[in-house]
Amino acid sequence: MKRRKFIQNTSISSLGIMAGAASLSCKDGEKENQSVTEVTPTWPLVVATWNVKESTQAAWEVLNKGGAALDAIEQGCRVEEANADGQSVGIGGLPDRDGNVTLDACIMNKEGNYGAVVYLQNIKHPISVARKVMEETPHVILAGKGAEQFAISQGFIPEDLLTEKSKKAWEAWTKTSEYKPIINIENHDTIGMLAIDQNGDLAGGCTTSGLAYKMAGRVGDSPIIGSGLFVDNEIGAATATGLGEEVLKTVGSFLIVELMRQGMTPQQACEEAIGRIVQKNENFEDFQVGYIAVNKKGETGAYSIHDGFVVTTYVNDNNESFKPDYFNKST
Ligand code: SD4
Repeated sequence: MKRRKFIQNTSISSLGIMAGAASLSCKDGEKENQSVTEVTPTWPLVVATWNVKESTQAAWEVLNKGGAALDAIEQGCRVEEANADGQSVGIGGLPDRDGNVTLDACIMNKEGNYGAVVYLQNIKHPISVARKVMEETPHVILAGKGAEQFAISQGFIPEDLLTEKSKKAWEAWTKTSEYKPIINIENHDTIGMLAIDQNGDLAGGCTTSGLAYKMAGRVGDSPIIGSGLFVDNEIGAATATGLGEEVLKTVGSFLIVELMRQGMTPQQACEEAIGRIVQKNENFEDFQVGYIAVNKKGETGAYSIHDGFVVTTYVNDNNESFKPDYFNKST
């Protein structure tokens, strides 16, 4: 039954028909649900999860000057990491259940190199530390205290990342201490970002404070290669947002790139990856996962389980956020 429903939904959205989308309201300049594959393929371009126009703007400025996709990714992600109002990335991120802000991030370049930090504390720009891991160490992932010490050795300044706003939210949460991922939590800005530069080369990055009030030590999909992010300069790239446990179990971003290698468009590949999650979970109504993807031609795709996912693209001098198509049309 679920499989059948998934196939129906897939074929509808692959044709670019936006069933049921017209009545949905959008905020802050977001467009109604639309198929991303309708955008004429071109590059340079940057595509990111959620409504993060300032981040895509920063990335675009690098690309527009002829800069490398990798630099664009780092600069774009840093914008949201530094935004103290955003509560799911960098400074101001919501803490774990013990009140500690712990950050995950990773970055991949056109050579297929990868660097990541997991469970990093007190450093505002995990994406830049991840890049340093990739470029300055013989390793690909540094965790916790070691990652923090490495960051400090590279000149990063430690600071308290728990803002008053996030501290108050955490204190309110401790009254019930009920752990429940919230679909499309407000002000989402966990960033997965993919870019193609003027040379046609790809890079990607992903940065987050992870799920609010997670268990101490929990690591999500965002810093894990193949799950939160995967880039193959021959084929394309993909990145994820939402409930990391489900993305990890299906190795979603790698799956999408491999499906594109086999001939799927980015849109079809994102839909198939969401389908794998939905098929395995009776309770898919309780959580959100969203993917974005781009192929070597500059075609993009995006799909999520539920309505409410937002994608930002900057291409052809046009920076816009919109709601992509989604699986669960039953509500
Ligand atoms: C995680 N995938 O840690 C991240 C959270 C996220 O939008 O993307 N939220 O599971």
